[in-house]
Amino acid sequence: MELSEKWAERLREAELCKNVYRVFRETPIPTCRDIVEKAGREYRKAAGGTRNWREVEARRLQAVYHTVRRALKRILELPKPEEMSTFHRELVDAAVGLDAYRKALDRVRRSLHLAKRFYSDYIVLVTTSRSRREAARYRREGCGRILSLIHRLCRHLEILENVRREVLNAHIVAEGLPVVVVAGAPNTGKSTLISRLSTAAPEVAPYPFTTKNVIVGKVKPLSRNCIDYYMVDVPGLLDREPRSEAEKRAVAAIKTLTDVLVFMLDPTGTAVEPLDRQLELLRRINELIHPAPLIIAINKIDAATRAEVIDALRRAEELCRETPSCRRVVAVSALRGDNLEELQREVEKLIAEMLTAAGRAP
Ligand SMILES: Nc1nc2c(ncn2[C@@H]2O[C@H](COP(=O)(O)OP(=O)(O)OP(=O)(O)O)[C@@H](O)[C@H]2O)c(=O)[nH]1
Ligand SMILES: [Mg+2]
Repeated sequence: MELSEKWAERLREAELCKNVYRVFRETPIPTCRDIVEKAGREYRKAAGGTRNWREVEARRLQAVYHTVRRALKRILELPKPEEMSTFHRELVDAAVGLDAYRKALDRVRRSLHLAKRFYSDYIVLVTTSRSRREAARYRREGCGRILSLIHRLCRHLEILENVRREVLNAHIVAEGLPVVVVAGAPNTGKSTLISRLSTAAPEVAPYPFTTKNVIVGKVKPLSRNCIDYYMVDVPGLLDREPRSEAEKRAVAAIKTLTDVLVFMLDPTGTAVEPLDRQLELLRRINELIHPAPLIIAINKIDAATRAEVIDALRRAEELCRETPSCRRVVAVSALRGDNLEELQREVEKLIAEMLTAAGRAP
């Protein structure tokens, strides 16, 4: 696939992402307790204004049913996995699993269907009751059956709420701006870099797996021929085949968001992964994002020895020459700020090229 084609596809995907995001934003997921409590409130309000006991009981049953129906119908506006953008599908899969999400929606749909059936059965029984007592008994039974459907939905509603939270956290994709993903092995300095260059303030700590989620910051460009863009911090990776939830999120973001990849290497003797393994990871990750351009950043040059920096530069340059999508190797110190402007300008050059290729002049 050509780069310009890839960029056009990104714009289509961005459009879909925007819609999915909007639906999730506008669809709060109540807990089962919320629904039951709301039904209780409506129930208590329902009987006012009439003395006819059949009518009183019918209205109570109706109030409970209508509250439940409204709540469930609203939830069913959430998109099915096949209606989602690739990014959101992968995000949902990483968060709760696509099957669990689909099943949760399915349960909601079935409960809505059953609630309707219970209501239409019991409303007949209530309105044809021969005594007040009988009407009250049927109303109680009808309400009980409808609300028991909601009690059985608790876990599924929690799943949907988890998904919603993930989608809202990853609001980035809703705007369609270019995305620079910063990836690498754990503890290489990704979060440090992003906190220096973007609006994001991810947690930085001297131990691996600090970052557990995809964190997004916006960058105001240095270059005039570039537009605002996003910089995304992802959890550190050990392998392309993700094992933890955090790694799954990282791979999902890398695969679906990347317009430009900055891959960070830690050349110091205290790196979590030896340089060999970091370079091997880079090769594998690069396959996921092909043909998006790649910049290799050798970090921590303030702490590495001269020999470590030279060795890392030599090996990174060699890999870069063999890799068509690789555009530059830059040695930086994210902590001290060395060469960060150069890195940023390189990133912006690539974004500007992409915009031109896609016919979107900045
Ligand atoms: N000496 C030095 N230390 C750095 C540099 N960049 C980051 N560090 C340190 O390396 C450690 C890890 O930095 P983070 O930015 O949290 O690394 P990360 O890649 O986001 O780590 P994970 O989220 O765990 O994958 C912290 O102690 C940082 O202060 C650098 O340029 N020089
Ligand atoms: Mg981090």
